[in-house]
Amino acid sequence: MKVLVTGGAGFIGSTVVRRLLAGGQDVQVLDNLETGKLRNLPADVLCIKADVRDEAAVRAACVGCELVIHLAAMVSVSLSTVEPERCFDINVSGTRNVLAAARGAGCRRVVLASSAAVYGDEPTLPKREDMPAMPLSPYAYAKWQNEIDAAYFQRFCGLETVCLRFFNVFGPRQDPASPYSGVISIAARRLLSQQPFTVFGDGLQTRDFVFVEDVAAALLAAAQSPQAVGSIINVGRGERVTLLQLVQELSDVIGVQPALQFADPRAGDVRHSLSDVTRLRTQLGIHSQVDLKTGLATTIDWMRSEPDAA
Ligand code: UD2
Repeated sequence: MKVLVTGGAGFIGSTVVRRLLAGGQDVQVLDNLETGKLRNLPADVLCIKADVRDEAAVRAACVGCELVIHLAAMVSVSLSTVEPERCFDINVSGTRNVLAAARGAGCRRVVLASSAAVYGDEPTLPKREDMPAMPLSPYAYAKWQNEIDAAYFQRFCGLETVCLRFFNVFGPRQDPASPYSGVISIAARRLLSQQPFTVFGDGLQTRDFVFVEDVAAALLAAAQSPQAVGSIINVGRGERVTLLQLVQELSDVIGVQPALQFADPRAGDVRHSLSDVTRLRTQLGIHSQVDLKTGLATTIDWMRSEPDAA
């Protein structure tokens, strides 16, 4: 099967690409390499350097593909509050281009990365997929719109779609150098270099951190599962920790005393996040294989092996 992975040179994308290759699939990547990196990919993978906003490039990339895994996006909630129009352009218009191109090329299925950010202010925990969306940021509105657009293409255009609501994904190849990257990679880099880590808010916000290999497994299952067609499915571990607990776990793994400084909460920040994992289990047959400590240890090993990362 020929598979297109948009954002395939990124952190999650490059993990999925490896799994697809290991399963014998014919994989190509479309990535503008703004946050993705060629060095994340095995050398023999075709990487088309193009943006999802480039309709013609996306159309050409979809030709002959049976499956599209769409991960290319502006991934930062806080960056989306600074640059909302660019966020809508990339995350909404770009995603519409991907859906339209996949349909035009006769692809069978598109699996899309949505986000737990869609739940926003909804106070109930754990978050179930049938709860109302209460977005708090341009990023969350854009991801919600992606789900609506996917439903439209599914219902009216004969394209199978599956939307996965990622919780907080972490693991090797998450870029620690960007202030807009995931908190684990940022905190790990600061602790490894014995520098203080800045906690936005009181540190008592909670997150459901899920290891990238578990997310890649969910993406592949979503590409295959007949029950998943037309669904929205949480991808989390079903456990949450406060940010302060996370930093302590990370410090224990690294073997340092954390030095913290506190700053105002970030715009658009969700207070608590925890995934209900029933659909993940029943529709995709997946449950998280990697606990937080093991995932953190693997991530730190990777950072220590990558001079640029640590
Ligand atoms: C993450 C994902 C987002 C989406 C969402 C779903 C990233 C970059 N973003 O958003 O794409 O899938 O999860 O739940 O992976 N923080 C600090 N100090 C720092 C950086 C962050 O205190 O230097 C805090 C931040 O204010 C927030 C928490 O850590 O309360 C997590 O921040 P994040 O940027 O890793 O992830 P989040 O939940 O905004």
